[in-house]
Amino acid sequence: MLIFRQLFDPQSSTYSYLLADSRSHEAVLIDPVFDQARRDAALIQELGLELVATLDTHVHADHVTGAWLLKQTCGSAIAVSAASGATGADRTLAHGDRVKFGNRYLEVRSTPGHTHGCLTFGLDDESMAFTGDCVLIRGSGRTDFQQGDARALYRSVRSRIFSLPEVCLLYPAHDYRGLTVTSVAEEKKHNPRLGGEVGEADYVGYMKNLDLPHPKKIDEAVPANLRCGQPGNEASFAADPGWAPLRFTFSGVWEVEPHWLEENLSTVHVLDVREPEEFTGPLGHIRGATLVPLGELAARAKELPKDRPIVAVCRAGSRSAHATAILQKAGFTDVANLPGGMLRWRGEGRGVEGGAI
Ligand SMILES: N[C@@H](CCC(=O)N[C@@H](CS)C(=O)NCC(=O)O)C(=O)O
Ligand SMILES: [Fe+2]
Repeated sequence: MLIFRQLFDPQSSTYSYLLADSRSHEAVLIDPVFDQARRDAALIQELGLELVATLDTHVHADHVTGAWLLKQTCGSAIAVSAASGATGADRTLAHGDRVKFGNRYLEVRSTPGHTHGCLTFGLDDESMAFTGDCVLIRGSGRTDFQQGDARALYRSVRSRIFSLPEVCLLYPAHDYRGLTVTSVAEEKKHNPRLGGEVGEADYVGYMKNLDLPHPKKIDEAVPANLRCGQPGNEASFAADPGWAPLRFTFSGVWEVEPHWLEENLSTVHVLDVREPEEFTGPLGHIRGATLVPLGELAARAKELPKDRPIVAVCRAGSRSAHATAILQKAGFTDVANLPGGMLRWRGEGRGVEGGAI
């Protein structure tokens, strides 16, 4: 079975696509975004997948690719178009190549026009294709910079995307209105730039008059993407917090393992966000914990000391996950959740004060 997830970066309106073979657990990620690499790595880990490669449809002008960063964290190979001119890839792709993940593969289609190195990736059974900024939903990528060529884009679409089966689903690299997916049949019929009877000269005329401002991040993004997302200055991205071996979850929360907390209790403040009767109830509480019920936390956050990191705890680990977000909003940087809360803590036989035996 195919595992498939569409992921969104709200800053650049970019979609990234995770595809995996459920039997072998091998996965590929199309068009990862640098700022979302931590989130993507968390999802890959939570789904029990092994990221074998990241693939970029083109050298993006509006965001930095997560390819290099994911290679550091997940060990994935970086695959980019040979025609893109990017350096630092492990594999360069050309028309007709196949990128395997388990028993599945993506077929590489060269679809220049938005940039001269643009690729479309078609799934082995032609049920879906990832069109980058070639075909967008009821639109197309712009052709006014980065070797853009409207004639080439029109021909790419007509010969290499609209030639796919009508039912083939098309997934773009961006959508600026929140639309998520389309199909070959739909775009052939309804794409105002490229569909119906629109000819090459009509398309060229349309694109000449688009008059869009350049992407805000173009001066930073293009040079970084020509290095496959390796930062020019490696100190320019946020490293993982160093105070504990923390895990970042797909839901966006930092977590610390109960065994680490028990061994390092004196190096942190434990913040219990349950109600007072739970704190003194049968589950007991962790030695030295401060009680601030979740409902009072936002108002009372300034009472809390900032000299040590804070680990939030509750009964099952869900109220305390929300507490970490409240603390971060209140300016605390070193905060983590205790997953599973007091239930797991006691289940693992860890020490408590009070509580039933
Ligand atoms: N406002 C966006 C511009 C986005 C943009 O230009 N997107 C390119 C893709 S990299 C495009 O082809 N847009 C087509 C369109 O908006 O019709 C930004 O600053 O990043
Ligand atoms: Fe683009």
